[in-house]
Amino acid sequence: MDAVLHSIFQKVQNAERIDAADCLALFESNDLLSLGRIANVVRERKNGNRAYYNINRHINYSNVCYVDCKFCEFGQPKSSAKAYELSMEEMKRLGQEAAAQGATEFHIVGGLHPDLKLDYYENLLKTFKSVAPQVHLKAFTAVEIDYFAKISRLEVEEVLQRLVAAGLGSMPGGGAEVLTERVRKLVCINKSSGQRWIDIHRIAHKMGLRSNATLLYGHVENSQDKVEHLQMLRDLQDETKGFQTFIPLSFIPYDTQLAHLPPTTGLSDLKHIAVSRIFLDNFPHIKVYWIMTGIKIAQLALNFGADDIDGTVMQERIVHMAGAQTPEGLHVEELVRLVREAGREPTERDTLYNLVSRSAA
Ligand code: V47
Repeated sequence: MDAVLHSIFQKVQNAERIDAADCLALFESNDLLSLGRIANVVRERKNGNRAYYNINRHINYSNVCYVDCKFCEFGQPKSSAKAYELSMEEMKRLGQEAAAQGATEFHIVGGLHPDLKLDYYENLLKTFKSVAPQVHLKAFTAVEIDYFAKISRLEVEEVLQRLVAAGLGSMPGGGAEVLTERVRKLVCINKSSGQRWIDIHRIAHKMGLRSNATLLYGHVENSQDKVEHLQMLRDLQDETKGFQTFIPLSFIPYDTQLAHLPPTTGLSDLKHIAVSRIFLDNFPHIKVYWIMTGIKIAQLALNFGADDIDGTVMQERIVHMAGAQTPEGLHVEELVRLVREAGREPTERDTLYNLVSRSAA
C-alpha cells in the first residue's frame, strides 16, 4: 500500500472522515486489493458479516420517454417500434405472480411519458396495493417526481403526499446519473438538474420517506465529477439521514448512442464499490447491482465494500434494452448460494432493511 492509501487507511481505522482530496486519490489508485481492504473495514464495522438480499420484482409500466439520454436505450419516443405501455391488467398479473413467489417489494419506474397524468400514477400504485397490499412499493425516481410536479402544476410535496396516499412506500435511487452539470450537459441535457435531484430527495426525506442513491459510471465522467457527486450525496445525508443505500451502476454501452465506449472492467466495478463505501461513511448500505456488474463481480464485491446484492428482480428491461448480457432475474436460491460461497451470511431483508424470516416449507 503506498503512503497516500496508507494515510487514508489510518483515518478509516480511526473512524475519521476522509475528504474530497482523499476520495480523488482513491479513484486515481489502481491498487484494488488495498482499496478493498480499506473498504472492508467500513463494511464490516457497519454490517458485520451480513450480505442482504430481497425478493423483488421490477415493473416498468412504460418506456415512452421524451428525454433522450445518450446512455439510455430503454427510453423511446412514442413513435418508436420499441415503445410499449403495459396495461393495468398485465401489471396486476405481474404483481400477483410476484407476490405468490414471496416478493416483498415492487420496484416501479418508467420513462417521462408525454400523455399520462398524475392520476394514472396514483391509480398504478392503488392497483398494486389492491392485488398485493403487503408488498412495499418503491417507485418513481426523483426525475419522474419532478416531471409529475411539472405536468400537474403542483408542488413536489403535494405530489409525494398524493402518491403516499395511493401506496408509495419509498423512492429508488435512479435518475442521479452523475450530478455535475458538466456531465449532464454531455449525456442528459433535457433531464432535471443534479441540484433538483438532490432537492427532491431532501423533500422526500423531510416527509419521512426513505430513498436510495445511484451513480452511473463508465461513460464521459472523470474522477472529479464522481467526487463532487459523492460529496453532494454525503452532504444531504448529513442533513437528513434519509438515504438507505448507495448503488454504483456500471454503464452498459452496447445498443446505446454511446456504443463506441468500452464497457466497464472488473477492476473499475470493484473500485467504485470500494471508494463509495469508504467515502460515504454516513450511508448504512452499499449495494452491488448484479444485473449490471454480472454475477461474478457482484459476488466479489461482497468483500470489496458491498453488503447488499439487490434481489431476484425477475424481469429487468432498462439495461437489457441497452444490450446487457446478464440474466434478467435470479432465483433466490442462486443469490443465497453466491453470498454463502463469498463467506458472507445471506440475510433476507425488506425494502426498509427489516429482517424477513420465512418458515421452511
Ligand atoms: O437511472 C440507464 C441507469 C438507472 C443504462 O434504488 C443505465 O434500489 C447502465 O436506478 N447502462 C435505473 N445503467 C436503475 C436504478 C436502480 C437499479 C437497482 C436498484 C435501485 C434502487 C435503482 O439505470 C437509471 C440510469 O442511471 N441506466 N441506462 C445503461 N445503458
